[in-house]
Amino acid sequence: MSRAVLSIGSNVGDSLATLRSAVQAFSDQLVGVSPVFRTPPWGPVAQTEFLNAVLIVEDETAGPWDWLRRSQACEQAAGRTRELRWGPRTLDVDVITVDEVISEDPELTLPHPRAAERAFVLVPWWALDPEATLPGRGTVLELLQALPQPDVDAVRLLPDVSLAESRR
Ligand code: A4P
Ligand code: MG
Repeated sequence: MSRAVLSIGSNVGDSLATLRSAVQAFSDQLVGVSPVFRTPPWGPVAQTEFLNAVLIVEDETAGPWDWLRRSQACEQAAGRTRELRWGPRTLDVDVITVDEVISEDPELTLPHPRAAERAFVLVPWWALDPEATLPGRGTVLELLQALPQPDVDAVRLLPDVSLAESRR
C-alpha cells in the first residue's frame, strides 16, 4: 500500500474547474480532498492569487515515481502553461509525501523540499488531516505554528466550494 499527499494549485484560466479535473484524474485512488483555499503567490514572481488544495491518494501498487508520473500527466492533461519557475500556471501538482519515504533525488525529492515553508500546502493539508506529519520535519500543526501568522492568515478558505466527496 502506498499513500501519497499531493498539492494542487492553479492561477491561470478557470482554476476551480482545473482543480476539479485534477481530482477527477485521481478519483480511483482518492482517499480525501481538502477544502479549496485562495492563496497569495509564494515566491519571487509577481502574479495573481492561486487556488490551492491537497489530496490524499492511495494505491496498492504505486511507488513514488508512479505518483510523480501521474502528477505530471495530470498537469499535461490540464494543458499546463508555464514560462517561469514559480510563475503562473494552469495546474501544478506537487508530490508532498509518499508514505515515510525520504529522497534527495532532484527529480523526485521527498518530502517536497519547500512544503514545510508553504502555508498554501500546510493549511489545506491540516484542514484535511489534523494529525498529519511531514516525515523528518514534525507535525503539520507544529510547522504551521512555526510560520509567520500573517502567512497563515493570508490563506483563506473558499466557502461553499467542494472539489469532490471522499470515496473511502
Ligand atoms: N521534483 C522534485 N521533487 C518533486 C516533488 N516532490 N514533486 C522535480 C514534484 N516535482 C518534483 O518541477 C520542477 C522539477 O521538480 C521537475 O523536474 C520534478 O521532477 P516543475 O513542476 O516542472 O516546475 P515548477 O513547478 O515551476 O517548479 P517547482 O520548483 O516545482 O515550483 P513549485 O515548488 O511547484 O512552486 N504560490 C501559491 N500560492 N500556490 C502555488 O501553488 N506554486 C508555485 C510553484 C509557486 N508559488 C505558488 C504555487
Ligand atoms: Mg511543481
